[in-house]
Amino acid sequence: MKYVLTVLALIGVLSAPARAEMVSPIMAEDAQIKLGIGERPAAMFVTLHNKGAATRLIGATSDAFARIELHSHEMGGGMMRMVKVDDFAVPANGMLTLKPGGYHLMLFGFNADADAPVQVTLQFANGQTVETMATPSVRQKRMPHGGMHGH
Ligand SMILES: [Cu+2]
Repeated sequence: MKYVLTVLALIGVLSAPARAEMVSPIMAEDAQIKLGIGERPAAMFVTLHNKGAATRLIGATSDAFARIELHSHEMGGGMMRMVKVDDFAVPANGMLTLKPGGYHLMLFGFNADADAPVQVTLQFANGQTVETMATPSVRQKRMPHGGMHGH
C-alpha cells in the first residue's frame, strides 16, 4: 500500500495537481538551481504550496550533490549574511517561497552535468517527501550574498 501511494504521489506531482492534492498536501513549483561560480555552492529556489496542516521543511537530498543545507539570511554587523538553519516553517494552507535573498537551499559538491535536469527530494516533518526537478544553470552574475559565504 505504501508503494502504491508513493507512485500516485509521483504521478500527481508530475502531471495532475488535482490528484496530488488527495495524497500529498505539499506541492513544489518553479524549482530553480543556480550553480555557484568556481567552487562556490549552488543555490536552489522553489515555491511550496501546502494544502494541509502546518509542517516544516527539514532537509533535502539529491544524487547530483554531496550535501544540501537549509539557509536563511540575517543581519550581522550591518551586513546581510547567510546562516544555516535546521528547518523552514511551512504554514497550513499556505506557501513557503525559497528565493534569492531569503530562505534557500545551499547545495554543495555538484557532480552532474549542468545541462541536464537533476532531481532534488525535499523532506518534511510530517513524513512527506516531494520530488522536484530542475536544470542547474550557471549563475549570470554574482549574488549579493555570494562573497560572504562562510563555508
Ligand atoms: Cu546559502
